[in-house]
Amino acid sequence: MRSARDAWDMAAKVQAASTASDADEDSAYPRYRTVFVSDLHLGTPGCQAEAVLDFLKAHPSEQLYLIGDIIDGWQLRRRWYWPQAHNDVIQKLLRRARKGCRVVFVPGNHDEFARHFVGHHFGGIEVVEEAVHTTADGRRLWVVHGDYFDAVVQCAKWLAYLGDNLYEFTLRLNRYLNSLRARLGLPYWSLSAFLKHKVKTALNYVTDFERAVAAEAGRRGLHGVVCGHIHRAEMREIDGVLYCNDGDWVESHTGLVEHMDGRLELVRWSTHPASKLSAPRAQEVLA
Ligand SMILES: [Mn+2]
Repeated sequence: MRSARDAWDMAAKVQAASTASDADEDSAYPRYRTVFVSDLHLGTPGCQAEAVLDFLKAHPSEQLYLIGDIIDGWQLRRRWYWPQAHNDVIQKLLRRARKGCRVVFVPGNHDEFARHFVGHHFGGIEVVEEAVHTTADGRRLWVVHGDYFDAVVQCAKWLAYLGDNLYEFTLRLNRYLNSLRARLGLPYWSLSAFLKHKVKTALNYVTDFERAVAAEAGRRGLHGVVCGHIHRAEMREIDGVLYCNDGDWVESHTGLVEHMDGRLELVRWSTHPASKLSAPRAQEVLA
């Protein structure tokens, strides 16, 4: 059985095989100071590798932060899935590092195997547990995947799991309870209201996560934070701290870019299958 570590080793071999194709293909696009992406989940069928490639191609940058869950070691351990497009993404990242882009990899929980490599370089890519990025306009941003804040999110997952399994039981229980309540002269207890409350609770976990991460960045005396993990792109101020989440490449296809003047922009990338060479205008500005 192949492990996530093997995927890492394989990526190193891919690098060796790819040195021939170093054409300066990105020169047609405007350069950005920094690009932040996370949650690519390479090694899973859900990963939109083609979209990632198009996005990276259209956003050449001086610095590139890979903020965790780039390679999904959890899924690879269960089932080996590694198509060519996923190799191409790794090649693209390594080529970028070779061409002088500073590439920083902050491992997440799905690629926590890479946390063994913290403090090392891998094909020109720095592996760090967390980073502080200073924007061109002098703002200091904490760069972290975000899973350290997930006690509450994990708890929500358990609730969701129990919710699935208990759903039918709940329906039966609801019928039973309501016949009992009717006999006791109590009003009908609404299952839909109960479920709505559950959904609202799940949303609160997202808010809790965002607030917790922003508060920690503030506590560290930083202006803001860039994280990933919850697959929910966002850029807003929370109690005076700039909270940025660069989203993911499984569902939302979003990345965060820093313009040369330090301006941050959340980009949702829409892929047009007809044109492989997606122009930068294919992006839609979120915030
Ligand atoms: Mn994660």
